Amino acid sequence: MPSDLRHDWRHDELLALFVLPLPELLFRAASVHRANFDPAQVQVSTLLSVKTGGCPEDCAYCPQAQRYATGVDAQKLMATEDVVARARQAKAAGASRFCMGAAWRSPKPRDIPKVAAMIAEVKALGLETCATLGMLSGEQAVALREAGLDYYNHNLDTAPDYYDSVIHTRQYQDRLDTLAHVRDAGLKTCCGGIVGMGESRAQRVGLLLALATLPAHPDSVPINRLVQVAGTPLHGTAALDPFEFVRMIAVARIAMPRSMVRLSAGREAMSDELQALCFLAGANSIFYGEKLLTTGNPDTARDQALFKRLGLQPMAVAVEADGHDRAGTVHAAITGPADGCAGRCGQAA
Ligand code: SAM
Ligand code: DTB
Ligand code: SF4
Repeated sequence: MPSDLRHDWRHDELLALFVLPLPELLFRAASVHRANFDPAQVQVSTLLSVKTGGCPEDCAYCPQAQRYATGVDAQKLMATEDVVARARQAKAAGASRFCMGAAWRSPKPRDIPKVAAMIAEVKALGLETCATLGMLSGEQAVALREAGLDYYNHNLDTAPDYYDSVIHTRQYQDRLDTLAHVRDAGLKTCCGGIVGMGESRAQRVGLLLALATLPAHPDSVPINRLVQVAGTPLHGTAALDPFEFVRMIAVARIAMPRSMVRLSAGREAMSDELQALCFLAGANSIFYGEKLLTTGNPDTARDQALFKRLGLQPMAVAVEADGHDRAGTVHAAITGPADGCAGRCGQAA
């Protein structure tokens, strides 16, 4: 294990980072970022809700919980061919990872073969695959991995001591158990949380502590800013200071140096300048495409312009021995061929 990865962070240490003068915190986070990644490269994922609404859980932030009147109608699991068509579009638009989400507490046994078929076909397009389907047993995690799943997203969502204020239909330990099943199955983990739910700064640090002291740092760490949806209990929560969000990204970067830190939900309401600060603070992944699961995301033209203005490049999926990425043209699709591609990806420089 690389010596700079720590799993023994203490709350007081992370809090001390969190409260540093912002320029100092940004300098430290940016230094960690460039020691581990090319800071001009941003990984690009596209989300699709393959099973929307009607969820039995009571997550106070979520528009898909059946019990809240949010206007999201319950739908059946999408047909595989429709999912694959959307994945193909996502790839053509420049995504390297395709994440399939379902509004389930956990998948039923009959759901697994259907989702496995989707995963196998999306993977065959040359995309990285990710799924977020709720709680998983060990056997379910193995079945998904065998179908070709690369990542499983399962968020801790908030600090252990704030969880009961937000969710009552499951426990923190349930989330930790699923994450253990996912790791044991050999899947990569995508695990983060939401800020702006009325939690304290100490609780924001508590979420980062919980993530950074998992047995392995999550491979991807999505940091969501609450998207307030009318009808959910958290609608009307006081807005989070944008700099508090930047601090969250920066401390995530320092505490989990080799993880992809994803600027996730809430980006639509962020200015370009705030997003630029987040990239400076060490964010190196986004959701790309006009919709998250049920709520909006910046339109692709805005993101293309942002990448161009900031000089950012979409990260390729994975680099083969010859330096060619498996997804072929992903980095050409958003802003034109990346420097160093030299046309090997099939796009004229
Ligand atoms: N049902 C599964 C579960 O909860 O694990 C998977 C889908 S669920 C929508 C995935 C994640 O979306 C949640 O864990 C939460 O972090 C995030 N999320 C849901 N609603 C959100 C909102 N209004 N704002 C920000 N993030 C949200
Ligand atoms: C994550 O952490 N954020 C994404 C993804 N993982 C699945 C979901 C955001 C959902 C925002 C609300 C919605 O669009 O329904
Ligand atoms: Fe259901 Fe997931 Fe929404 Fe919670 S976050 S209500 S589990 S879809």
